[in-house]
Amino acid sequence: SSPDSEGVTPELEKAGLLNKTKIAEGGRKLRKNWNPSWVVLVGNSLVFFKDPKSQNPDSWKPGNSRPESSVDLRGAQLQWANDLSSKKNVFKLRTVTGNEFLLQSETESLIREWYRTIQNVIDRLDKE
Ligand code: I3P
Repeated sequence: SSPDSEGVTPELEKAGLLNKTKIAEGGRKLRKNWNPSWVVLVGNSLVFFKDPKSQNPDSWKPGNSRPESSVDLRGAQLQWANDLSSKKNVFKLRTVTGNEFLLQSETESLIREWYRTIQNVIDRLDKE
C-alpha cells in the first residue's frame, strides 16, 4: 500500500514565495517586518517557512523542515489591503485569534491566485 493509504497527509493546495509581515498578534498591533516567506497551503492551514533552504515542494511534509509559523484558516478573514502598505498587490489575512498578516507579491496574477485559493478554503470551512 502507498505511504498515505490511510489519508493522514492533508492535501497540498498551493505553495510559493510571497512577501510577508505580521501586523497584529492577538489584536495587538506589531511593527512591520517584511520578509520573503515560503508559503504552503495545506489542509486547513497556511504554513510559513523562513529558511530559504526549505523552499522546495517537499518542505511541508511532516519532519522535512520546521515551519516558522502556521495559521488556522477556520473563521479567518481575507481582504485586499493596498491602503495598509506602500507596496502593491497586498492582502490582509486575519485569524479568529486576532493575528493579522499582510501577504504581497510583485506579480498581480500570482497574488490574485493566492487570494482566490485561500478564500476558497475559508469558504469551505465556513460550510462545515
Ligand atoms: C517601516 C518599513 C515598512 C513600511 C512601514 C514602515 O519602517 O519601511 O516597509 O511598510 O510603513 O513604518 P521601519 O523599517 O522603520 O519599521 P510598507 O512597506 O508596507 O509600506 P507603515 O508604517 O506605513 O506601515
